[in-house]
Order: sequence, then structure tokens, then C-alpha cells
Amino acid sequence: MSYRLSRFASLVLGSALSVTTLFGAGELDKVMKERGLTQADLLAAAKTYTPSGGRDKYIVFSSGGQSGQIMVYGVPSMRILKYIGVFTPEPWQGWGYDDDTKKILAQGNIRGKQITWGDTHHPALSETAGKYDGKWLVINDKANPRLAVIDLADFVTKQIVVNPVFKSDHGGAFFTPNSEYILEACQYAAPFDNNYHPIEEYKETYRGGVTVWKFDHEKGKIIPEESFTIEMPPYMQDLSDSGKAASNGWGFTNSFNSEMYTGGIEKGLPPFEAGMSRNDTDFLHMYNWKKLAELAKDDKNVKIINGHRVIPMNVAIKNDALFLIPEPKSPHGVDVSPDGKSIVVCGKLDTHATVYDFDKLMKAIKNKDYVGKDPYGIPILDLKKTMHCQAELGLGPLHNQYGKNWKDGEIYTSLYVDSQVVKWNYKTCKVEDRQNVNYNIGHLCGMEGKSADPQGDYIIALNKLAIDRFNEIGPLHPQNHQLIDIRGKKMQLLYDMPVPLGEPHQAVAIRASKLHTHVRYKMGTNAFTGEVHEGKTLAGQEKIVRKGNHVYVYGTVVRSHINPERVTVNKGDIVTFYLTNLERAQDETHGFTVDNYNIHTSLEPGKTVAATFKADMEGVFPYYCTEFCSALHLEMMGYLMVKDP
Ligand code: CUK
Ligand code: CUA
Repeated sequence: MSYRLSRFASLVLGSALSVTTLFGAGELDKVMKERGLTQADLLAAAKTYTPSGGRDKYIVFSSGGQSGQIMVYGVPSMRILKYIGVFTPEPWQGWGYDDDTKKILAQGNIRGKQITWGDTHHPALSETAGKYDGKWLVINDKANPRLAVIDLADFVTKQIVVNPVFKSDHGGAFFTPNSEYILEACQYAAPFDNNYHPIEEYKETYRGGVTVWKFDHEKGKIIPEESFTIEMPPYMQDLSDSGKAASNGWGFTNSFNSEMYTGGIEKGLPPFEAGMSRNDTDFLHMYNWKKLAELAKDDKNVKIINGHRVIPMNVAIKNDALFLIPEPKSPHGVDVSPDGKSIVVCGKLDTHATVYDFDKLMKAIKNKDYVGKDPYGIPILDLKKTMHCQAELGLGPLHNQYGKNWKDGEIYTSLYVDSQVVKWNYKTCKVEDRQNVNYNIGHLCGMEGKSADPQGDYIIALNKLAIDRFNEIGPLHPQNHQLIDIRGKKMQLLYDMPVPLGEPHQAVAIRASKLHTHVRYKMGTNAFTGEVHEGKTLAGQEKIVRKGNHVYVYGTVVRSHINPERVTVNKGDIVTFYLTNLERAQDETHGFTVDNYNIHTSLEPGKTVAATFKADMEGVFPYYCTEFCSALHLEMMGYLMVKDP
């Protein structure tokens, strides 16, 4: 081993011991040679490698895109820890295969129709004074406009709500600074009612908007009855952010298609992408959700559509609660600074990021300093007078995250077309560093990088394409999340993580120390409601009860048996298995299935579940525990016998 290398390795290992004593002569050198590793690789490895039993500093919640789920991983190890079943059935967790989870999934039915997939985009962590409090996680489904609430005490989805007026969403979920509300912006404009309206009546009958969902921060429940939607023009609303600190009370949502173009490629008209991007600017929407929430309580300020309160544009305008500001061509991300004073918008067809000054926005509003009104009468503020500066970043700027030195202007922006992360200063609008990523980055994820308390340390590039980064696995490639060290003056790329679960759009990271999860449930808990389960059964209470043609099995599971072990029913009976896991030991989960009946449950210690099905097939059906829980796991079984009476 060369002198330089062993010196370097001692540095990396933080030890004065010579590397030769640690590894035997030349061991490290040999491995490096064999694997073609450079010294930079070694340093990156030392920064990410987590020895067995080690923990990560941060936990990341990433959207699962088309999987309709959420992926959880640790930083800096980039080890995947869990997929959380959200909008899509997830068999391991029994999500969608037992009664209790089916009930939650059914909350997401749209007009009575069951939807078994979702397109998750933007996870959001609940906040207290703009800082992540580690209690709740909310995510949107763009395809079927819904929000889901995940309880961070057990990483389980507890509620799904359907947007009553939108036909798609995108700019959500975003918590207001004390989690009073969750903002969810529309994407593709459509009629708010459920009727047919010809596209020729686009300007009159199609609408965009932002739904302001009331959130019970204590209970972690969205309260639809106390929620409302702000009607907006049929510009395609896009990403949003909630104001905080200085700008608390305001929401910001950008848009594309201020042209209100309606397509028609089949008729020889320009395609959507051409018609929608003619204007040099689109509109940043700025709305006072706090004021509108008060107004929405009064019946005379709202119209009811699909049983939901909608504040018409004219009411918002009259109350000085809705404004537009021009923003560069087809913007995507809008990201409010930790102090709420700067609003950074990226125009994805423009090379610039635009920094708006909240004080200037307020001044323009106060002085009624409008450059005009849009066709719906919404006042338009002056871009030049409300802007702080514009930074020329490169091609395809999309999203922003703030660094630890945000007070001095530290910010990071993703460039989709240039495949770069740019470090720049939003106070001076000067570029400071660039890091190439592989390839075509969408969002980027800082460590609490959009809260009031950015931690710095890392940026994760959520790349849309992986191309040549991993082993070949067929035409459908994984996505590539790249971990970047931002602690130094120059960014350093540390690690590529393949993501094999749909396209993650946005991810949010929280300090692991802020999460306080249960190890087990209180005995007999329905994990999805947090209440005592109706089927709670303790040791010695096991029984089989018949009520008419409905057979209820009150059972227990504990290493290494299921009690009861034989259940005999008549063909055509309805069967409900109530099962309680009596274990108190950490990680002693049992699973349960009845073969051929499409039933599966996960029974973490203390949990009770119900699984109901119609015994419509005659025969003998083994049931068994699906988790290898003990040396006698295979013996943890029983028989369901279905006879023709
Ligand atoms: S995103 Cu949803 S289109 Cu840039 Cu927030 Cu990927
Ligand atoms: Cu319980 Cu296997």
C-alpha cells in the first residue's frame, strides 16, 4: 500500500492506527484494486456505510409514484426500511386483504367506484411553528384526487379523503405552519360538478382551485365538513407551498396554461404542449387562506358543490384574498424560505429562478399597485416590483430546497434538462456550485430542507432516469436516488440508490430523533382506528360463534399456534376470523391466511384484525401463519373445512 493511500485511509477511519495493522498487509489496497475504487469512492463509502446495528440520522419518506405507496429509507445509508401501503393494496401489511384495511381503502372510493391504485406525488410532514413535529404524514394522489393521512406512531395509513370537486390534483399536500390546514391544489382544470360540460365552455365552466383541508393536529384527522375550496381560473394549478413566519396565513400556488388552451391535436390543432406554453409568463397565485377560512364559515360566502363549500373567485377578490403575479414560463416548484420572506419559483421552460419578496408583495397589495386584472377580475401584481432578483441557473429548473445557511441565502435547485443540482444564493442570485446527477432530476430532498429549520448535511436527487447506472434488468429501469453531501463548499456525490417502486416525485426527510414509534400495540387494538377492536380475544377466550349463516371465529395467535385449529362451516356461510396476536415481544409478528380465499393479515404484537369472506368453495383449506416466527412456524396452522350441508 502506498504511503499516500494509507495516510488517507487513516484519515477516513479517523484513527492514528496504521491501516496495515488493521487490515493486514495491503488488504485495503487489494480490495480497492479489485473493485476499481478510487480514494474519492472510499471517502464516499465511509460517509454512507452503516455497520450492522447502526442507525441513520435521517428518515426519508418518498412518494411511491404509480405504486400508490410511500417508501421509507434512511440517510446516509440509503437503506430501504419500509413500503407503507397507502392507496394500493400491500399484502405484507395485510393492507387491502382484511376487513379493517379494506374499510380505510374504501374511504378512497370515488363516486362509489373502488380505485385500487394511486399516483402519489407529494408527501408532507406535519408541522409545529413551521418545524417538523414527527406526528403525521400526508400524501396526495394525483390521478384520483385524494389525500391520505399516515400515523407516524406506527407508519400506518389511518384515513383517506376524496377531493369532492377536483378531477385531478398536484399541488398538495402542504401543511400550514401549525398544521391547522393542508393545502391541496388542483392540476388539470375540469368542472367542479360531476356533469358533462363541453370543452368549448372551458372558460365558463372549467375551474382550478386550492382545497384547504381542516386538520385535527391532535387526532391526525382531516375534517371534510370544515374544509373548503378556493375557486380559481382554469389555469392548471401546480405546486404550492404554505407561507410561514412572516408570510403565515398566505398560500402560494403556481400554474401553467394561463393560455387556457384546450388541445385538439386530432383536429389538426397544435398539441397541448405547444398551446400551453405560448405565453412568456404564467401566474403565481397568492391567497390568504386564513382570511378565507373565516369567510368560508358563513353560508353567504360560499356555494355548495357536491356537498362541499366552495368560495367563488369574486368573494375572494372582494375580500383582498386572491392575487396573481406573473412568473416565468411554465413554472413548477414554488418554495417559501424558512423565514417566510422569500418565495422562490422555478420556470421550467425558463433558465431562471425568480425570488419574490414577501414584503414587496404585501406593499403592492396595500397600495393596490396592480398592472391589470385577469379575465376573471383577479388583480395582477407587478413582477418587477415584487421580485427581489432572478438567478440564471440553467435548463429546466424545477424545485428548491434550503440549506443550513439559508439565512445567508443557501439554496439548492434541481435542473431537469441539464441534469444538475445547482447550489446558489437566493439573496444575491449568484450561482456557487454545480453537481451533475444521473439523470434528469425532478425533485430534490434536503434534510428538513423546506421546513423552518433546514439541517443541511445532504441533498437527495430524485432522478427520473437511471439509464446506465445499474445492472440491466429489462426495459423498465428503476429510478435513481442520489445522495449528495453538501457539508463542504463543493457538493460531493456519495451514493446511487435504485428505487424499484414506481416514480418517486417528492420526498421529505426528518431527523430520526423526532420520530417516536410504538414497539407494540396495546392488547386488542384495531391498528387502523386506534380503538379497542370488536374482535379482541385474550388467551382462554377463544370461541366459535354462529349467528344465522355468519360464523365468527374469535381466535388468538402466539408462538407457535393459532387457536382454534379447526373451523368447520357450511358452504355459503359468511366467515369472520377475528385474530389477536398475544405476543408482547418486539418484532414477533404473525401473519394469517386462509388458502385460496384471498385473505391476508399482518398481526403485529397486540394487534387484533378481522378478515371476512364467504365460504363459497367446498373443500378443506389450510390456514397458517405467514411470518417465519419461530422454529415451529410451519406447525402454526389449522384447517377451515367447508362442507356442503
Ligand atoms: S412533481 Cu409531480 S410531476 Cu416535479 Cu412535484 Cu413530478
Ligand atoms: Cu407465527 Cu409463523
